Amino acid sequence: MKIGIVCYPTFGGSGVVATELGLELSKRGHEIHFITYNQPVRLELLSSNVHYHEVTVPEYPLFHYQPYELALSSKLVDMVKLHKIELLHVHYAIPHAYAAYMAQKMLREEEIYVPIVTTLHGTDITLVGNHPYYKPAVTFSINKSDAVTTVSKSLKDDTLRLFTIKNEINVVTNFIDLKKFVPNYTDCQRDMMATEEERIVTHISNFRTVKRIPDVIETFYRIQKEIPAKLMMVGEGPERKPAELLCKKLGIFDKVIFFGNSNQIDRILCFSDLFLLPSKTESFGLSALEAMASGVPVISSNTGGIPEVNKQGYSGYLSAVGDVESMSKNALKILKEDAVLKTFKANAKNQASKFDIHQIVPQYEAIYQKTLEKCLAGK
Ligand code: GMT
Repeated sequence: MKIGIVCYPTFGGSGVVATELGLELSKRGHEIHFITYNQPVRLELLSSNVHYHEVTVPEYPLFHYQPYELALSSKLVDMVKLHKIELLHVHYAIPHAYAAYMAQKMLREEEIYVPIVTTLHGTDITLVGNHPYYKPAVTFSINKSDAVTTVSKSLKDDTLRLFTIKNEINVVTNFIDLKKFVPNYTDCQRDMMATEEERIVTHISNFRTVKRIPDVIETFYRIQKEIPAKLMMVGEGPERKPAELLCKKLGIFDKVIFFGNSNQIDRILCFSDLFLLPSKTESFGLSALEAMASGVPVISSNTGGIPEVNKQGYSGYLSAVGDVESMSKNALKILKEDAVLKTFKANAKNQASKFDIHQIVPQYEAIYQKTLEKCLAGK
């Protein structure tokens, strides 16, 4: 099948999922066209069946805001016609589902019919999408999609609670290519980061308020008071500077390494002992799954879709949002004894294997097939 994938090309989870999905679909014989404003960060290799088409928005002084949706929908029309794309899979409702619907309408005028599958990822529903300024357009584009998926059961429930949805919603969970998280390093150079006695605690995110970065620092602060430890902070975003200041204020700056964005997540996780994800809300928590796939147990909040991923007392522990006391106690339960840590590491890996890419991607293929058949029948 020829599939157009629309996503954000950044380090955010939705872009990562869309890219990994496209790459796996290409291995399964599909022709994939990524259509977005930059080459997706995890898309390192283009090949005869993986293409990237850049959406450019010409600057014009009259525009206070550059009309990205307009440029995207025009690009979609052109690419569908040029490459005979049969289906569009858009990740993140805003503005992708909306732009795809406009493209579908334009193509319809030329008797070309291309169905739209929309995958909702989280903040497009729980944080941004339900703002009164966007809600009518988001509701409309979800209802106009030919198929809708969410990345967790929790996000499906949130979508049905927050919007008036007439469409069926399919849950297709996020997934992981376990092979990519089996370290192929004989030595992941742990000794460059910490001494042998120190435990390595890691957090990876886009450093937005929703991630509750101060809770990461406060939890680590309590951990390092009890045992020797280092904190690896990976990612960029508005909360990074305040986080650095908080580390200085608490006198732990020398125990914290700020990496910025990284394409070497597997290497960083390879030497990590524990992953912290204390988010205020999280539809799934892909970063926690990537940690678990690397054999790193997770201390998280118990919000949104995280309990579908991290299992209490098995792959890690979950606490109420903001309860840094409980998070640090649980972290210490895992980190203090080598034997306990070893068990949690093995459990984390085992739990991650439930989200194996080879089990999940066929679910998307089945949705594409069904959607295409339904749309061709109703044309
Ligand atoms: O919050 C982020 O990390 C970015 C955001 C995105 O849209 O890229 O992530 C959302 O989608 C991910 C992939 O499906 C999920 O794993 C994240 O849980 C979700 N973030 C939130 O719900 C806050």
